[in-house]
Amino acid sequence: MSTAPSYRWWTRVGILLMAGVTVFSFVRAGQKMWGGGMVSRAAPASITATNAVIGADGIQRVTLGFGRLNYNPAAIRVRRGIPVALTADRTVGGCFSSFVIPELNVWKQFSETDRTITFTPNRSGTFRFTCAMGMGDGRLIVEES
Ligand SMILES: [Cu+2]
Repeated sequence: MSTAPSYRWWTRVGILLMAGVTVFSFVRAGQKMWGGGMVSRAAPASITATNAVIGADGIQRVTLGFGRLNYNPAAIRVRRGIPVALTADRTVGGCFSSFVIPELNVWKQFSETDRTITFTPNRSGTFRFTCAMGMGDGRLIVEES
């Protein structure tokens, strides 16, 4: 009964912080060992790419979901130089709501009300997309128009 409540509270905060740092270190180490993808290491060649659909407004649209510990579809094919509107459906949650394509400078935090990122890929090639922590293993395949 001698321990003050505030002391116990700070002890808990300290333990949580240490646990958090430990988990984070393991995640980073895992990413280095496995070459980036923490969750899925499916070979890109084995993934069937989903084509974005170009609308009458000239925007190519695709819906992104989540399943089997990865974004779904895990590979999306778009045309270079045409705006892409990528919408996350309701299966995309948690940290997977923070969506990044680092090589194309794309970053989006999907929220309840804002679930679409629009960008124009200006380089052709295959670019990895993940959550901001590097989880998931998606590919954006940008082809010449
Ligand atoms: Cu994550």
